[in-house]
Amino acid sequence: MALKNTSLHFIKNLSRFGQSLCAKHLSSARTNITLATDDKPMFPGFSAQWTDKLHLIDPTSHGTIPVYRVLDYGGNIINSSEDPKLDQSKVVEIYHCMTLLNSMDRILYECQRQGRISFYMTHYGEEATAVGSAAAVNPDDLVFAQYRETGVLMWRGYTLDQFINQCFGNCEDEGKGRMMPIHYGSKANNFVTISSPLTVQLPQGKVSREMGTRNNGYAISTPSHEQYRGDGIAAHGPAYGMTTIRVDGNDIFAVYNATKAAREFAVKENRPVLIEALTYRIGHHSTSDDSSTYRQDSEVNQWTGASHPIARLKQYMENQGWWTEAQEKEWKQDTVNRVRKSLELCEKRLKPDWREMFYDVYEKMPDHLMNQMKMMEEHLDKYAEHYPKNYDKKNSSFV
Ligand SMILES: Cc1ncc(C[n+]2csc(CCOP(=O)(O)OP(=O)(O)O)c2C)c(N)n1
Repeated sequence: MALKNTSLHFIKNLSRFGQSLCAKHLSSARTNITLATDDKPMFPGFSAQWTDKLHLIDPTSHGTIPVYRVLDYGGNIINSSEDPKLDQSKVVEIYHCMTLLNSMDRILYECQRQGRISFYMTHYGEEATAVGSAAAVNPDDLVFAQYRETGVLMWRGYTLDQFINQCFGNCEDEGKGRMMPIHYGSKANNFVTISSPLTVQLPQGKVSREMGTRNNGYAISTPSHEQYRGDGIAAHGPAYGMTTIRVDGNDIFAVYNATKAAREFAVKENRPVLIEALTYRIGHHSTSDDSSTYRQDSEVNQWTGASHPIARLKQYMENQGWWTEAQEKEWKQDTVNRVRKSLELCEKRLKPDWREMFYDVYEKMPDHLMNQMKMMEEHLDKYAEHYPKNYDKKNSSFV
């Protein structure tokens, strides 16, 4: 199943949360000792009614969880009571972030195609899910993101140089070149380093207050309809006793409102909330994928028009008189120039000393790592022509 544990906004008061959970378990254990009666079944852990009608439950008979939205495809607020009433500067800031991410994606994707970086993943069509949820939480809320949620970090002020240094794994990369491109992490921005292995965020989510899943229609080549027979991911929420909301992930205001409400609820009630954001992955899964082998262009093209999250927000801003075509042209060019400038700078930077990758895990390096480091040294001597001649000395621990 394609459970994408996206933005996990961590609780601050873990011990209080733990205590209240224990107290709840004890009290429910006590109340469930009561025996079943003719009036009401009292089986442990259930609150149900008796029935004397034999009824095979059809999974489609319960209807489906509706998709909450605020903006229509013309960029209009459908119901004024749902207007988050964000001021012009905040809305423009959100738009700037979504479109800067889009320009960075386009350029770094091409950069990978030219063999300049080893790997990349784009966010095309999913820009609102990360940026909208990031804008709705506090900057000091801890985030455990999945790999396609760079917008959270961009919203928090991670710079183009920081992103691109990481993708090149150069000496300015905070991860010292140890991780694949796009596996960003930032202590300063309360953003836990991305892990590639899927669902590692689930155990972390156990102590988090808010759990976002981005349902973008595919897990690499497997379409959603082959991943589950039930009502998507949101239907799992009530099954696990979780408060849940399903939202249009291409509607920035809906994502914003849902995340804000979920955060408020979770902090007040000390209980987690599940958000399922429905969206569509317009790009290939990654640069190692070619999605044209498993889906039609006509399907993808349905998501590049008025339903696209950037197009919808732009239309809203134009309707408000906050954005013009001239501004659009200037801003787009500006984002491209900024990414190119940063790329030029970051690409030239030296790689970290290769020995860095053996350090920082154990306080004292164990023998097996020592041996591997020695083997690596021999390998580098033998095949020197395939490796950089100079490694960084400035930030190196080995001068
Ligand atoms: C435990 C594990 N198994 C397999 C993989 C290989 N893998 C990487 S991404 C992916 C599909 C993920 O799809 P989804 O969760 O829908 O995320 P999306 O790429 O659509 O954002 C798989 C199977 C992995 N990273 N981790």
